[in-house]
Order: sequence, then C-alpha cells, then structure tokens
Amino acid sequence: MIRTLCCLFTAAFLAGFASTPARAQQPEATLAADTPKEFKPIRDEFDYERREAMIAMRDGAKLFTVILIPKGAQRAPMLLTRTPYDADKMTRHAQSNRLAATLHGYDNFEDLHTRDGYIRVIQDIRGKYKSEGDYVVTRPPHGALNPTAIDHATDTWDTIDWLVKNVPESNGKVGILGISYDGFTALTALFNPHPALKVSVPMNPMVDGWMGDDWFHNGAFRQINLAYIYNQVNTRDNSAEWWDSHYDQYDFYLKAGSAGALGKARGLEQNGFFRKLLAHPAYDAFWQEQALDKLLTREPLKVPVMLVHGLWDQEDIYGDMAVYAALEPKDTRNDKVFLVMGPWNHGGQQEEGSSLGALHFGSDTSLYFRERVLRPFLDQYLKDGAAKADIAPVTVFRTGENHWDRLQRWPDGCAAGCTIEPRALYLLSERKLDFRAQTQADAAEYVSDPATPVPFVPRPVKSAGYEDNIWPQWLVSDQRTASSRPDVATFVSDVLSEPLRISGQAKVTLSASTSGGDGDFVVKLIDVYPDLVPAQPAMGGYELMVAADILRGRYRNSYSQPEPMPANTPVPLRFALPPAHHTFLPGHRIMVQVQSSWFPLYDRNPQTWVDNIFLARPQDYRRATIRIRLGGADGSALVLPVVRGGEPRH
Ligand code: PG9
Repeated sequence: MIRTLCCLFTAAFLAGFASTPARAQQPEATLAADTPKEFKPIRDEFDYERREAMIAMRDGAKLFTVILIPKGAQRAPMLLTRTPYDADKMTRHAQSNRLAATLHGYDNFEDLHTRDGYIRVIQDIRGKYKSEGDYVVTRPPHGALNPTAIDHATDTWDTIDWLVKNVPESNGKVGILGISYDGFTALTALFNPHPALKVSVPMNPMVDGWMGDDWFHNGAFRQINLAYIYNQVNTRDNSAEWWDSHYDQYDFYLKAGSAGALGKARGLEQNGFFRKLLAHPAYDAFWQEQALDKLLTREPLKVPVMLVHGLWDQEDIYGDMAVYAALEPKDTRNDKVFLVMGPWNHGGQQEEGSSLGALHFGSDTSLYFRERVLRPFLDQYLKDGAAKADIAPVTVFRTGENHWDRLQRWPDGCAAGCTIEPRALYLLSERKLDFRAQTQADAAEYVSDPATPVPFVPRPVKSAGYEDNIWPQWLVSDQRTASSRPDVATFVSDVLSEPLRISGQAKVTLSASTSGGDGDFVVKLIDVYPDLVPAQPAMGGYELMVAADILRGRYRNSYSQPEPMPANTPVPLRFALPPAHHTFLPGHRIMVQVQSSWFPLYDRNPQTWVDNIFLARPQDYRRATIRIRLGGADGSALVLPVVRGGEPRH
C-alpha cells in the first residue's frame, strides 16, 4: 500500500512537472514565415500562360506535361514533343515573360511561337523526371520485345486524346515534332495514330541503334556514349552523374581497356540497358525488332511526315534515310513523305545556320528551313483554313556550291534532266585516286596498333563537360592530322578542272586483309581544298569529310552472324557511307582515307578473334598488319553517285 501511494505520488509529480514548464504557461511564441503558404504569381504582362498536367495513360501511369498557351489563343493548333530530357527544364530556358525566350533551346522552334500562336506541349516520357512509370531506353513498340499493351504509340495516343478534350483554346489539331530521342518519339506516333494527329516532324531521329545511330555503326560500339547511358538510365532525374578522371578522353579510354571492363568498373552492370548492350553485340533479333524503319514498313502511312536530316549529324546520321526508304514507297501520290537535308550537325536546324565549324554557307540555312519549309508545312496541316504549302518532296542543300535544291525524290541529282551514275573511284598505287582503274595489282600497307589507335579528333579529346569540346562539329573537322599518320592509308586525286557533283550514298568496295583475326575499317570521303584560299586562309588545304563511316570486319558477311577474318587473306568489305549532296569544286581534290581505329569514339577492335569485344581482355589486343588491295581484278574503290547532266540549280 505504502508502495502504491509512493508510486502514484511520483507519477503525479512527474506528470505535473512535464505539463507545467514555466515557458509553456505563456501563449505559444511564433515567428511568422516570410514565405506565403501559397504564392500566386501575377503574370499579367506575360504573353503566355503555363499549365501543368499529370495526364493519365490507359494503364494508370501519369505523365507530366507542360502546356504553354499564347495569351488570347483561340482555335490554335498544338505542337507536342515527348522527351526524356526534362520537360520542366526545357520550358524554363530563360526567366522571361515571352514565350519565345522561355522556349529557346533544345527542340523549341521559337519562331513558331513568336508570330504564329502555336500551343506548345512538352511531356516527360514515362519513367523520366516528373512522369510516373518505368523507363526503358527507346522503349520498343508492342511486339516481340515488348509484350505489354503500353508503348510510346499508346502513350502518344492517350496524351493527344487528353489534349484535344482539355485544352479549350485548341482547334483539335495536333502535330508532333522533336530532335533525336524526341525525333524517335515523333516517329513512334505513326503507329496507329490518333485521328487528331495531323503531322509528324521527326528530326535527326534515333531509328536503329545498331546500324548507324547512337550505339553502334556497322557493329563498332560508340563507347563515348557510356557517359550518356550512365546519366540517362541510372536515375529518373539524371542525378547520378558520370565523371571525368582525365582531361584527355583518349588516355581515359585507353587505360580502361574494353568498353565492358569500363562499364563494370563504374557500376554500369546495375543498368539494364548496359546489360542489354553486353548481351547483344551483333545485329540479332533484339536490334532488328526495334529498328523503327523495319517496323514502319509494316504500317499503313496515315499521317504526313517531314523527316529532317543533318548532313553532318554526329549522332543519328543513319535513321532518316532508313525511314525515308521505308515510307517513300507507300507515298504513291508523292504528297505525304517529305525529306529535308541541311548542312547541319545534330539539331543544327534550330541554331544559327550560316556556318558549321570552319564552313560557311553564305546564308542562314536553318532560318531558311524554319521559315520557308517547316513553318508553311506545319501551318498547312495544323491551322484552320491555311493555304497549301509549296514544299518540294525533297529539299536538300548542295554543299560545296551552297544552295538549296528542290527535288522530287531522294537521291536525285537535280530538279530535272540529270541522272545519277555510280562511278568507281579507284584506290591506286602511290596514294593516287582516279576514276580510271590500274591493271597492275598492288597493295597499301599499314600497321594498326591498339596501343596507339588513331584519334577521331586531334588530342586532347575533351569531354562534353568542356564548352569548347569539338564533338558538335567533329564531322567537319580538318582531317590533315589523320592523313599524316603512318597507320592511315591516304589516296588523293589530281586537282579537279570541273565540278564533280555527287548525290546519294557512296559505296565502299574494299578488298583488304589483316594479319590478325578481326579488324575495323574506317573509310572517309574527303574534299581537299586548294592549297591557298585567300578569302579564308585557314581553309587552305583543308580536308573536309563529306561522308565517312566504319565497318567492324567480323560483320562483313552478316551483321547477325559474326565470323573471324582469315589471317592474311584478302576479303571484300562493303558498306554504304552516309548520304551526301556535295560538289567538289574545280581546284579541289578528292581524298579517301582508310584506317582501322577511330578512337575513343569507337571501342578498339582487339584484332584477334574474341567472341564478344565488350569482354576482350588486355592480352587480346594485338598489332596487326593491314593490306588494302589496289588495282588488278579485285582492287579497292569507292563507288560515287555521280550526277550527270541536268540543271543543278532549281
Ligand atoms: N542522340 C541522342 C540519343 C537519342 C536516342 C537514344 C540515345 C541518345 C539524343 O540526342 O537524344
């Protein structure tokens, strides 16, 4: 009992003490926050209204969508971009009350907003930034690789359906446009399109990651994209960032060994897309069944498409042509498929376009495209009562002569009266290059050493983190440093006395051997400027790549079934270079360079046979002697699509 009283007393005392501290007897002290509970900005002076929506897809996932509406818009068309690159950030480029300034930058064609009153819609694709759902890199359309009912086509359909029902300022017509990844999503909108989708403008789209866009070119892996894969795939908001450990990326990749070893060292094996790359080095079903050009051949063509291509696109130089080849035969009235090819790098059509690197084009080619081609094209299909636009089926810039051509199809040399003749340009003894063959058989020889691969640009090779890095312009960079290396076989024509016009894709027909078991073959078609160019001294002797690409030798007979190269036995190596519409001017010379590495853009070929180059060990990398056969019955050549006759300028 005593004990109970004692404990009750103790408990009461403690409770009383706890509830009656001296400070708590006063009214509770507060310090008002300066931040309002909810701030309501006054934006009367803005020329647009910004709305955000989480749009529900058919599976319940909600996608973050920014809708920018010009003030006073009525019956305005909508331009949609679906992106993995942060819709919020893309629509806040500048803190500005002008829609055009806010939007300037990636995938934003401000000219269309300043004057034309389009409603601009930008959406995070599923799994990226503020959108829900899972991210799958260039999510394959429903089918063999995607058994779910959800893909970009369904997400686009659901988005458009929501937009036409929930944006009262719109006229119910939607166009989709975008560059690169967003060009890929613009293409996916063509599968079972929503009836309100009136036009699609894929620009520099990623179409086939193995054949010639971002991941491989003819089987050679573009290893500098490991940084992109790291940043883009490891987290939803790209907050885990790749880092530089070397100023010179040449040193970094050389030290790292194989691309597989480098990925492993940086934890990329946690990344599902990296694991897919390691598992699919060849062009197997994984790549073939997501190549959009192949999938689009099976689709009816319902929506007008304008494909926009950069002739010096350093990232996705393959996809436009492949899609054009797939869609053009369906366009029986020649009024649904349009192709524009400009002298641009990746996305250059939205920048100032009067130059690229050291090249000058004499006018703002990008502005021409936006004003004279894109704008009337979009207006025709999206604006109520707009006039029919006068757009040629193919609008292509002739580099070298620097003018636009309006063509009926691609390839075509001129507006009327010309033909394209494939003409072999032979690689000859004594570094010569000529349309006349040489009967005597000969060879050009070099040693390719994986310990000292040929840099793709002069060292130091700076990463994207440096503003002055050469990546955006590298395809027009001067090739002189390569032609003076002993491991680059160089062939040069005589000085041209007449213009030589080409239009189309040059075809490589090399006959070559290696002393190893595998090898890479880079072939560059180069325009060599006169020794002196008084108007622009730096162009004196400039070696400009007109078209260039790489083939990994193991894929010479089959992209899906690699096989070793027999040692010291010449084999045919055939592949097409990217498209060109170029004139080699009188006073210039033509050059072809052949080399066996393009580093560190592409991973090194160990030059001995290994099953999977991603997993090559340091001891697998060996020097090899490469012999290019010249002359005789099986001499090497580049077959050029030479334009004959006709009036070149329309
Ligand atoms: N070339 C980039 C890319 C596209 C698609 C997949 C991966 C990378 C881009 O600029 O978006």
